[in-house]
Amino acid sequence: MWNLWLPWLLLSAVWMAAASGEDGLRPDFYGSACPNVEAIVRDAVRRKLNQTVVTVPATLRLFFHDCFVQGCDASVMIASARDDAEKDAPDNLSLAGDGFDTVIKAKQAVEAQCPGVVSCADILAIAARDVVVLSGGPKFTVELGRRDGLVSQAALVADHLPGSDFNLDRLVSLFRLNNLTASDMIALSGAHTVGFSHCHRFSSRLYAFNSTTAVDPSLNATYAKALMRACPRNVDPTIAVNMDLYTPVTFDNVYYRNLINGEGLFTSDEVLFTDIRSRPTVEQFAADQAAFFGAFSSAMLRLGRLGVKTGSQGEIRRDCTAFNN
Ligand code: HEM
Ligand SMILES: *[C@@H]1O[C@H](CO)[C@@H](O)[C@H](O)[C@H]1NC(C)=O
Ligand SMILES: *[C@@H]1O[C@H](CO)[C@@H](O)[C@H](O)[C@H]1NC(C)=O
Ligand SMILES: *[C@@H]1O[C@H](CO)[C@@H](O)[C@H](O)[C@H]1NC(C)=O
Ligand SMILES: *[C@@H]1O[C@H](CO)[C@@H](O)[C@H](O)[C@H]1NC(C)=O
Ligand SMILES: CC(=O)N[C@H]1CO[C@H](CO)[C@@H](O)[C@@H]1O
Repeated sequence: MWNLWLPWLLLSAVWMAAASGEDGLRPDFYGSACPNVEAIVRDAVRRKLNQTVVTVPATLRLFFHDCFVQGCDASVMIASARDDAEKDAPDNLSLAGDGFDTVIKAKQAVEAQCPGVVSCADILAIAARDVVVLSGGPKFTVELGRRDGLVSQAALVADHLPGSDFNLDRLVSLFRLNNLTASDMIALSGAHTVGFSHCHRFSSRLYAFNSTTAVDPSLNATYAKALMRACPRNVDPTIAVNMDLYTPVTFDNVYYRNLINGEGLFTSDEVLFTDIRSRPTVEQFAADQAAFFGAFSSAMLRLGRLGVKTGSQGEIRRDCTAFNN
């Protein structure tokens, strides 16, 4: 009996792992409980995008930060009266409010049709995919079935998010801790093809590279001058610049071409080209947008599986910014 059963069990285990995420996530999770959830979220994201283009980068970055801190469980959405939730950590303070607003609006639209069924974590995952598609990026399937987390603490953010001054080794090891490969990291960094950054994130590259050299030699000289004009010393801390100099509101592979030109904004961007270990992947993505889109889609799938709560873990929050109790 065993020799007949065992191969079948192994095969069905392999098949199930392929059909659904390892963590019990699957694309049709709400198939009967809320069959239109993806269309409802997409419409809400579209409406929000029509109000402001910041919807795209803000929502995408919110998803990344949620997943890297305590897993993709919408813990980043929690508002604390004492200002000590995840969203209040210094790293997260600059997360644009439009990302939160996108999820809140989508959740309201979903609740109107399927009350109490769809998690905020899943709505954020769908919305992050939708903003990529709506700005010209790849279409990809989102796995669903996440539950919302019950913990959100600013203190848990420190050390979980990458810094704009990271070198390749620090980037690779932080992403590896999150079950993502070096190529996943290079592909996900391509998210910086949209959005803004505040001057202080990169001003040391313009004014204080090291004790003898002011300007980071890996910066394109023309680009460095333009950045100095936009971000003079002691600039107003609210001033921000586009991260992709040429197509800042389009999700495309221009980010990688910029790196080849010395026009990556952060140390952590430019190092992907200057370090010869990651350079071939940058050159491939710069030359072949379809290769970038494929790598980005599968890396987003793996990002979306981080630390997920499923089954009876966590809860389905009624209001994304507050725990149910
Ligand atoms: C690889 C390491 C990464 C580092 C060091 C990094 C760092 C940063 C920093 C410092 C900013 C500017 C924030 C500000 O000044 O307001 C930023 C913006 C952004 N990041 Fe990253 N990030 C990384 C990876 C990612 C990933 C994986 C994603 C998403 C998949 C992402 C999406 C974004 C987006 C879309 C923005 C623009 C936000 C906006 O305009 O509101 N980043 N990132
Ligand atoms: C929103 O839609 C209206 C009507 O179609 C259009 O005129 C307007 O330019 C759009 N705004 C943005 C920011 O896309
Ligand atoms: C500063 O950086 C420049 C350019 O990479 C290098 O030539 C120089 O040796 C560095 N100086 C110090 C003190 O590290
Ligand atoms: C600097 O950027 C310009 C485009 O602004 C480009 O033509 C030039 O090749 C770049 N220089 C280097 C050294 O990459
Ligand atoms: C990474 O994968 C391992 C093995 O599947 C798992 O135990 C761990 O929880 C994952 N890490 C995260 C952050 O999800
Ligand atoms: C560490 C860090 O980036 N802190 C910033 C968080 O956001 C506020 C407001 O935008 C800045 O003043 C902090 O410097």
